Amino acid sequence: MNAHEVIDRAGVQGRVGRREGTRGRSRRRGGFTLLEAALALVILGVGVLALIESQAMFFAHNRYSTSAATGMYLCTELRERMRRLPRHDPVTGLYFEGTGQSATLQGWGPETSETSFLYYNDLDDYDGATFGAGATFAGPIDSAGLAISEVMPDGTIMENAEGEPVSMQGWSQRVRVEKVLPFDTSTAVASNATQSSPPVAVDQFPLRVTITAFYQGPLDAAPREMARLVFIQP
Ligand SMILES: [Ca+2]
Repeated sequence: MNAHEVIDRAGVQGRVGRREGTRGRSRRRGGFTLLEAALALVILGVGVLALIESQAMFFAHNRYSTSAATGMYLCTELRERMRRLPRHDPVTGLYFEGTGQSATLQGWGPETSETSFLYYNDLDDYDGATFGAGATFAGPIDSAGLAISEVMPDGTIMENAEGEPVSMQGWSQRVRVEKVLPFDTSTAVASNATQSSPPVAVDQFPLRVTITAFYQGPLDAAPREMARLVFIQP
């Protein structure tokens, strides 16, 4: 080994030593500190939270639009049933019995023989009627007067223990019928109202029919209005 070789070898050893030294230091530096890991967790957590929140919002919006569409469907079914009916009973009509102060209004609401909504033959019969669980009549009903069945998420109709279809759960339809002024259908008047100038008889007022669909979920304290439909029968 000559002097050059000794120097070269020392140089190589020095470089190797330096390199190893560097590698050793970088190994000590490698990985994440606790602070870095905590920061990464916070950033990740904020992102995941935002994602969960937007998902929850999406579900809430989806549920609302489904409910609104179902409510409007129930309103239109009942309107289809009612829209071709006369305002007052075709046989007895709407009239006053007696004269002067003792005159009483007759004919508003179902006639005595009309014990079920299936016999309702004019609009004022429906005033105050509700269709749903625990309501005046079972329901909700469709335009043919049949109870609308509850449909399961997979598209099949829900049945009870006897194999009979179950009515839509939690939904109800309510009807309100009001007399309105002939030239201002936004102003309701009493069912016994008359007008002297210009003369309008007690049975000649247009009717305003308001159909409201309510939904009460298993966790709701009270029914909530989901849709409302109004039509005027001139
Ligand atoms: Ca009637």
